[in-house]
Amino acid sequence: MRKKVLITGASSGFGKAMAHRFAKEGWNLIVTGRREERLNELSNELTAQFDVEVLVKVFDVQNRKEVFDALSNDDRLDDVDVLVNNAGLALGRDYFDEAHLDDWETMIDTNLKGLLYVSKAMLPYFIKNGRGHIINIGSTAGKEVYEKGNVYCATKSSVEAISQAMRIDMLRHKIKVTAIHPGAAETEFSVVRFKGDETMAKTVYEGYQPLKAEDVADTAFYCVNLPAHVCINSLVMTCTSQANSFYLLRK
Ligand code: NDP
Ligand code: 8X3
Repeated sequence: MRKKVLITGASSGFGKAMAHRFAKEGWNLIVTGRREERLNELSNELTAQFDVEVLVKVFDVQNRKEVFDALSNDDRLDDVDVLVNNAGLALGRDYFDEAHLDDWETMIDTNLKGLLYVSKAMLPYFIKNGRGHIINIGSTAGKEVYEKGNVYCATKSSVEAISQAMRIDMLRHKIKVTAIHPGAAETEFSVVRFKGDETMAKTVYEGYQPLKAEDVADTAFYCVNLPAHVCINSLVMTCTSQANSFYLLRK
């Protein structure tokens, strides 16, 4: 039987690359995000290219009701094998005292509360099946806190903590939990962080070869294809020019 993955934040970056990677390997998909048009385009592209089924679900992970309305009691989700909690963002890069409360709230509501809502909505399916795998996308920003990273770093540090907590509490249900912590990767991430300032976003990736979205997709795919008795609990990945949040070699 074909395997099935639900990916949040599939309209761009890592999530979109994961959708391609899993589809290429014959997995059926549920792709989610807020931008319906992009998700429909992705769905059309994948179904035309690969022999797979793609279900689009549009919701904002910040909105608890939308999440549970979209994901609860849907028999098309009964056989989901893997959930990838990928939807997330940074907003602003400001000193703590100068940062905007609205940016903080959006990051907390998306990166942390959104991940909790989606996980909680999907767990009944996994628990009923007595198996499942949750991949949570954290960041090197959660490993070493950097200047002006404050709340973004805090949300990603929380992703690691929550992943560890899930791993422990899900042991009895035989559900795997893996946190993947990528370093700098060129996606729409920095354009979003700098609120549409593409010039500023480009400077983040100048002078070195950052990770590509496909690198993260390959890693997620590797983690979910390990034998049933093996689970990667936490994984940090960076491009070769980056050692951690602080050490990045630019030409
Ligand atoms: P992108 O901006 O390219 O993609 C982000 C995705 O998240 C989009 O598909 C977006 O969809 C979705 N998303 C954002 N907010 C919401 C929301 N409220 N509800 C539903 N979906 C939402 O960034 P990346 O692919 O780079 O980022 C993916 C994840 O990886 C994030 O969690 C990010 O923090 C993390 N990360 C990124 C790194 C990088 O350097 N790029 C490094 C380490 C971690 P839509 O707008 O359609 O809702
Ligand atoms: C994204 C990587 O270094 O911009 O999580 O925080 S970084």
